[in-house]
Amino acid sequence: MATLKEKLGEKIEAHRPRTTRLLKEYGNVKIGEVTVEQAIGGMRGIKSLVTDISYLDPNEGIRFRGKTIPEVMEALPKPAGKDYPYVEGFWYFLLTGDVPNEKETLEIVEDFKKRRGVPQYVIDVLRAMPRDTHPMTMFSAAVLSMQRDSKFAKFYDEGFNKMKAWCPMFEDATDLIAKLPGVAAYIYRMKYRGDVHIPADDSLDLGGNFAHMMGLPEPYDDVARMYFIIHSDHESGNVSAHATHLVASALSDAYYSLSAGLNGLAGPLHGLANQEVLKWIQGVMSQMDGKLPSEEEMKKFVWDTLNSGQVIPGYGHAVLRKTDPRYMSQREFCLKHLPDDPIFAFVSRLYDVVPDILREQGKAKNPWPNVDAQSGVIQWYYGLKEYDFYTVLFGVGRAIGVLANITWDRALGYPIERPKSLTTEMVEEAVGLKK
Ligand code: CMX
Repeated sequence: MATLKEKLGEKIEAHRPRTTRLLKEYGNVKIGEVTVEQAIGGMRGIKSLVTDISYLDPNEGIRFRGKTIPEVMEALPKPAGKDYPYVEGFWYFLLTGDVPNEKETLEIVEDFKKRRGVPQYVIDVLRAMPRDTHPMTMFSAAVLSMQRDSKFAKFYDEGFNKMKAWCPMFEDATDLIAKLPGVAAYIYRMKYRGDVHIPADDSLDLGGNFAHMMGLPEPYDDVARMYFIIHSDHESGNVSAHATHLVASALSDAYYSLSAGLNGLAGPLHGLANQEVLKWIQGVMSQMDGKLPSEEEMKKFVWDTLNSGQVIPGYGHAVLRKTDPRYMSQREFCLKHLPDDPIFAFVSRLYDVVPDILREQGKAKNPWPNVDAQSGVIQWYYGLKEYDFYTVLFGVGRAIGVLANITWDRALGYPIERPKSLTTEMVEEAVGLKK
């Protein structure tokens, strides 16, 4: 039976003529237009990226390789007695578009075990940083420090071959995904658990071993599997995916590229919103002495936040126009496993009041919750209460999607990115304000 790399090679060979044909025969066909609002306003909706890994429909939400989140969770092989699939099988699925069988999945599980050791020099880099450094800074620095081991960089130095460039990219991507949970767990235990570390357990898959190294009991292993899968990819235009893709387009390797993407994820309007949600809720809880606010009281907290010029973290989205299915899958998890949790009750009350308030305020195009509105509740419930670590968890998951994407970028020979900028005067001339 073909290994994942062989299978991916076959998929790439079959796909390349499609991209080549589109470029050669239809390169001049228009697939969209750019307005002034888009050029000045963050490029919303400009169709200028192509990926087959995931697609985000504004009303339906994300599909990975054509499957919704519930379909993915249903289709992929799961460890015995667990509710959520192996992350390793999901990696196979994102790369190839095929659902792996049990044997194919377990091959990846074993491959990841061989790759997952975190080099001592990465530990040294982390330990040299001031202990109060934000964990996302540590995480990104650890990824960047591993660049010295890049197989792609070595391949480039030894004579670059465009058709084969995806192979070392795939190797770097696989090494990174296998190592990231151990890096994240090291940062967590060093910062928040008395610098006492737990060695990897060779009997466990990625999700199980992550829970083990974090020191969090079952069912945190399933939480980790669910969390990493749902956060993996959100098509290519979001900041972390686009930054990773952009940096990779300069033939930078996976380490440089992912580190750049993680730096974007660390922004409060993007992945850091998950820590902001919990921080905001804790603030409300302490003002209420732990009591659940009534709807009227909650409305006042929300309006106070808006009136002070802040956004409501966990609400709104640049593409989505309905409740995020990643929010819903986590909500379903909460309803099943922690229906009486007080923070879940807060999050549910927010869901009752925020959309109407944002509509009344009339600014946000999407008044509905996104993935970050719900994720901290689950982490807190299972003992991970240091909310400035939450974006690192998002980063471990996001790496899976963006690394699958840049492997395919190399396979299809996507060129260096270089959009064109104009001056304000040129735009004024284009709209007829100036001659
Ligand atoms: N609370 C208050 N105001 C909001 C808002 C929210 N949750 N969401 C959007 N708005 C405001 C915007 O700040 C903007 O205001 P100005 O006109 O004064 O600049 C206006 O509504 C229009 O924004 P938009 O077109 O609806 O949204 P954008 O595409 O510009 O931004 C996003 C999208 C996610 C950055 C924004 O909704 C936001 O800031 N949300 C809160 C932060 C958050 O949850 N981020 C996580 C998103 C998911 C992820 O990437 O992890």
